[in-house]
Amino acid sequence: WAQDCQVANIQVMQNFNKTMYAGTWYAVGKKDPDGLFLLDNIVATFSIGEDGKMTATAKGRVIILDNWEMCAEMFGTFEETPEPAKFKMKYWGAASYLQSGNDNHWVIDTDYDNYAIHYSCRVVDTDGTCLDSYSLIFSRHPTGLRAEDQPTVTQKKLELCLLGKYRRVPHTGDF
Ligand code: ODT
Repeated sequence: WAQDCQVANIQVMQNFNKTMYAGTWYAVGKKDPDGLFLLDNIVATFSIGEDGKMTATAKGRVIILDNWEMCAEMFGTFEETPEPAKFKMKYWGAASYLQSGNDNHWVIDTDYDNYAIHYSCRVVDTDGTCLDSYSLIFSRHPTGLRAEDQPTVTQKKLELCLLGKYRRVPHTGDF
């Protein structure tokens, strides 16, 4: 099918299994939203509580107040929706000057063991396309995606209408 860039038509992961999704993911690619926040060295760890609810912590390098560089420690709780791969993520920082908010958190595709593609549309335009989105490409390996996963990820970027809009997210290990 040809992508029509309608947010409502975006295909997400079928039969999403949050237990298999749990654990640590390294962001290796990112399409930034307006008002970019997390820069690089982004690592997210998802957990499933005894109540079955998903939570996560994330770390990443940020620049606050124009020139103050630090490692942001972030927390998120996930509210389920009728579609298992579509969550609402409430998030906040360990410090009050970090970002907080409530975003969509969609898992577009994952094989659970190597790669995952996340997508969030913050603002849907009047024509149904996304006006402000961000998306992370996650790998279980800090070194990056396996060569065999790259075609799948490229196809999904295309379906999200975000091909060519990602940047590489370095893991320098300094944070
Ligand atoms: O970097 C940006 O500009 C947008 C970042 C949104 C805030 C991220 C908050 C993370 C909260 C806890 C961890 C969740 C894991 C999330 C995975 C993907 C979204 C970053």
